[in-house]
Amino acid sequence: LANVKLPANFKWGLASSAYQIEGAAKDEGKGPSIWDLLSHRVPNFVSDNTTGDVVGSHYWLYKQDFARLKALGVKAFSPSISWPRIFPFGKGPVNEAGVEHYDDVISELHANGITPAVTLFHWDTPLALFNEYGAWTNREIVDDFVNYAKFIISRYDQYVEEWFTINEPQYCNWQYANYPAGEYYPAFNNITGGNKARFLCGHHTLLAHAKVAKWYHEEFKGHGRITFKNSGNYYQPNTTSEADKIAAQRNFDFAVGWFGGPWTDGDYPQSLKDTLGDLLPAFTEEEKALIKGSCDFYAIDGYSSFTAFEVSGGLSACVSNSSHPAYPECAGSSSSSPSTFPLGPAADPAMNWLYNAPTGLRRFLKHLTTELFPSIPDIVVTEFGFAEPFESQLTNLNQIQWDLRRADYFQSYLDNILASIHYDKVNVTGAWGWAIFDNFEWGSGTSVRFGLQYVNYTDLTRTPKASMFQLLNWFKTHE
Ligand code: GCO
Repeated sequence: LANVKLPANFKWGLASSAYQIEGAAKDEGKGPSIWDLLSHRVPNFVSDNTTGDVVGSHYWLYKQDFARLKALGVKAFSPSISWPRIFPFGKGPVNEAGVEHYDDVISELHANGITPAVTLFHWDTPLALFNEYGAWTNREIVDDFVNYAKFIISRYDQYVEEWFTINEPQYCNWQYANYPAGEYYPAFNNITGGNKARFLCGHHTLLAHAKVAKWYHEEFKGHGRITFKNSGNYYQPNTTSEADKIAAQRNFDFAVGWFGGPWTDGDYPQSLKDTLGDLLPAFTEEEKALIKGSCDFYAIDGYSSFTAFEVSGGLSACVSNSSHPAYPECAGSSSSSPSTFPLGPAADPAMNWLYNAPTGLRRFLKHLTTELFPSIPDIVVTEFGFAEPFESQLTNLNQIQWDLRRADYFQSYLDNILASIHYDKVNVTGAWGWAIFDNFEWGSGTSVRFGLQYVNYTDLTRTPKASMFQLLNWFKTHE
């Protein structure tokens, strides 16, 4: 592949999200998000009890961040916009300072020749909507999200070519469903509990996304493209047995088809309906027609791969395929115990995911576009990245050695994306490296580092890592 070039229209850049990098969590009129609440009010919800209050302070340092991207030769950036910075209560009065901030961010990107691909919602649900009606567990949020999306898209569409409505709808509620947080914040006790909450949230994110997409093309007549970022991994049968093949398919259905099915085929996969029964809301015929075809392309956050196997009782489980670890230090061995529905394995708190580009990504890209959803026009890898433990957890490798693993990781993933295009003829049209710099990793707080730039959380300096130059050199070689 050394001399193989990427397609001319291939777009690449770096990604992140508002709550993970902005800081300024209470500044300039921003309203609280569910994550401001969880990180401050639910002890140990975030493993190191850090918050997004300051982190990399990109809100104040975006000019230097974009100047550095320009100097490094990065031509595209995929940020998210903070909904509660625009609508502090989720709806109603607009926070002008927040709007001005993103006006400046978009024009600064433009001034530096950096193309934005913008995510509207990356998990920072306005807390007011959670307090008022349970946020994504309540259908009311569909109209509030559409209102927010119309405001942002109408204002910035001329600068944005690709819009992502929702990041990983699978997790729109994991932040608060099934968690014993009610003792810390009574509103938690009011949400539709347990597994139903997950599927109500998923249902409402699909409706919200589809309504925005319909408006974008049919009323607003936007010039760009719109989709949502679907999560998911590759699940390979542990053996050639029929039972394990069914187990692998069920994991695809739950991890990928849950959202990939409705937008390509108009409904949830049959195995979800069979397994979940009335836990899974049903679409009306009108909703199916609204959702089917509501994405202009497929966006995949592809991080890892797992081996699926049948367990008794017709359920399936899966483990990270530690049988052939790409990076021994990361050989995850987590396995899920059968629950009311098949789940991918829990990621180890230290993000000990197994990174396996040949199976985790290349085989997945081919399986997605030929077996699972043959109608996909093209596919963009909207996130891929590698985390090493925080200084306090470094054991067998030091920071530099871990970053050389990250450099290997990006070489391997990018080579496999190119192989997917060149050999497998998969129409991959973009790739976004995660992340622009070290940031707040949700339940892991700042205890792991995903950045291609190191952030000193005391003096806020950014230092490009070796892996950043590995990624840049790879693109220079193949562009
Ligand atoms: C996700 C989220 C990101 C994470 C990244 C590393 O895919 O979970 O989109 O916000 O930080 O993926 O876990």
